[in-house]
Amino acid sequence: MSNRRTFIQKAFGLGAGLFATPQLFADSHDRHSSRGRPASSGPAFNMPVVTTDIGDMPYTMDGDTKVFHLVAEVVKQKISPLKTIDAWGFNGSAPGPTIQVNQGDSVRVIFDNHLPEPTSMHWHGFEDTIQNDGMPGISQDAVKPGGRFIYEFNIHQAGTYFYHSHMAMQEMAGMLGAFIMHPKTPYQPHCDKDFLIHLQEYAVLPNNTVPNTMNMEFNWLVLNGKAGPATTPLIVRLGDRVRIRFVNLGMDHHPMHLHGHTFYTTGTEGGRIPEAGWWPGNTVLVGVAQARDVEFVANNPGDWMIHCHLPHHMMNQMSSNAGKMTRSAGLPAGGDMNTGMGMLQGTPGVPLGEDYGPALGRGLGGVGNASDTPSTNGPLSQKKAMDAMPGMQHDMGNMQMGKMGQDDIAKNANDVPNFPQDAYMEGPMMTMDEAVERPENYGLRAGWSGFMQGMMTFVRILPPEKYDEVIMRMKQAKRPGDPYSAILERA
Ligand SMILES: [Cu+2]
Repeated sequence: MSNRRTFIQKAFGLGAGLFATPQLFADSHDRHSSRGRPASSGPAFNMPVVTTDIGDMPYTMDGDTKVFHLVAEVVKQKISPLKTIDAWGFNGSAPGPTIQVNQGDSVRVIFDNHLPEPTSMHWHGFEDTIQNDGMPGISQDAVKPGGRFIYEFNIHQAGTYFYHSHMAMQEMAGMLGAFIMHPKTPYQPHCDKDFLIHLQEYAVLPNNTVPNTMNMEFNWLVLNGKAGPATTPLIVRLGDRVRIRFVNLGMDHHPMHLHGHTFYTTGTEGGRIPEAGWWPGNTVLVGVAQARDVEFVANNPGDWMIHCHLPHHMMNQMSSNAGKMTRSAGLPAGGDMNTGMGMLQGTPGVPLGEDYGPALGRGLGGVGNASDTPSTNGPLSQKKAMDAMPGMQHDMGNMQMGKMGQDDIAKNANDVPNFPQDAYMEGPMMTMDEAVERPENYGLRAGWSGFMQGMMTFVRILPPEKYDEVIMRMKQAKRPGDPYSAILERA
C-alpha cells in the first residue's frame, strides 16, 4: 500500500477494504444507470475532492490536530500558454491549494504573510469563534508583512467552504482557496468523482502582467486559475456519479452550464441540501460568495462542455479599449514598448499606415462608407496575427475549415453590418492544441482549442477503454503533486 494511499485513508477515515473492492465502482454504475436520481442507495465513502490545476494543501499531525501551513505570497500564475500574470495567492498558486478535512477534526492553520502589506484570513461560512473570523482591525490585528497568525478550528460542519483575504482588493488579486469539510456520515448516493472549480476574473491589459483589481472590465476569465483552452478537463468514466463544486469569489455571478446532462443542485455554501430540496437543471447560477454543488450521472458519452454562459466570459483577452486590430486604417494600439508601442512598425511606417486601425470598441460593419470601416480586436492581417501569437498553430493542415482568410469569410464580409463578430476570435487561427497538450486532452478532436476560451472546460465522459487509456497516460506523466492523484490511485 502506497504512502499516499495510507495518507488518504488517514485523512478521510477510510478503511482499507474500500480500496480493495473493485465492484464498488461497477455497483454504482448499475445503481445509477438512469438519468436523474438513483432508485436506491448503496455503500458510500468520502471521495477526496479533485481541484484540477490547483491540487491540495498537505498537512502534518500534532497529536490529534491536523496542521496546515498557509503562506500568502506573490505568485506567477500562468493562466494561458501566452499569458502569465503577477497574482497574489497562497503556497505558489492563485487560487491557493484546497484544504480537505473531516467533520470532527481539530485543525490548526499556521498563516504566514509574505506579502508587502498587512492581511488576514477569513474562513467563509465557518460557525466558529469570533477570534478565528479573520477580520483585520475587528476580530484581530492585521498580520503584518513577515508576520504570523494561528487559527484553530474544531470542525463540526460539513460542505464546501472557503478561505480568503478579507481585504477586498487582495481577494481580487487571487487570495482565495477552498476548504472542504467531509461529512462524518458520507453523502448518499455515493459520488465516484468529486471536483471543485473556482470561478475568477482578472482585468489585465495587453502587454501587462498585473491585474487591475479596481477595473470592472474583465478580460481574463479563469477556472481554477486557467483560461480555456488551458483548463484541464474533468475526466470521468461512463456511468460515474459526479459531483462538481463551483466556488465564486469574484465580482460577477456565473451561470455554469453543462452540456448533454441534467444535474441536481445538492449543496450550497451552507452545506448539503436535504434531498427533497434538490432541484434539476443544466445551468446553475453561482453568485458571488456562493458555492453550488451539483451532481449528475455521467450516462452520456462524449467530450461535453462545461462553461459559464455569459458570452463575455467565453472569451480571452477581450477588451473594448485596447487590443489587436483588424483590417482598416487608423491609429494603432496594443503594441508594446519593444516595438515602439506599435506606432512606427507598419507599411508605410507612420501611424496612419494601412496596417493600422482604430482599436476603440467593436466594429459597426461597413455600413455607409467601406473605407471608414471601424475595426475591432481582430488581427490586421494574417501574417501580423501569426507573428503576434507565437505558439498558435494557425495552419491546421487538413482541417475541414481550412485556414482563416479563405472561404471562411464571405467576399462581401466587410459590407455586412456587425461583421466581424467571432471570425477573428474563434476558429483555426486561434488553435493551440500543441501548446496546451496534456494527458487529459488525449483524443480530443484536432483543432478543438480554437473554440474554447475563458471559463470553459470539458467533462469528458469516456467509455471504459478510452477512460483507461487516458488514465494510463495521466499516471505515466508522474506529475508531482498531481491534483488528480486521488483518482489515479483508485484507477
Ligand atoms: Cu461568468
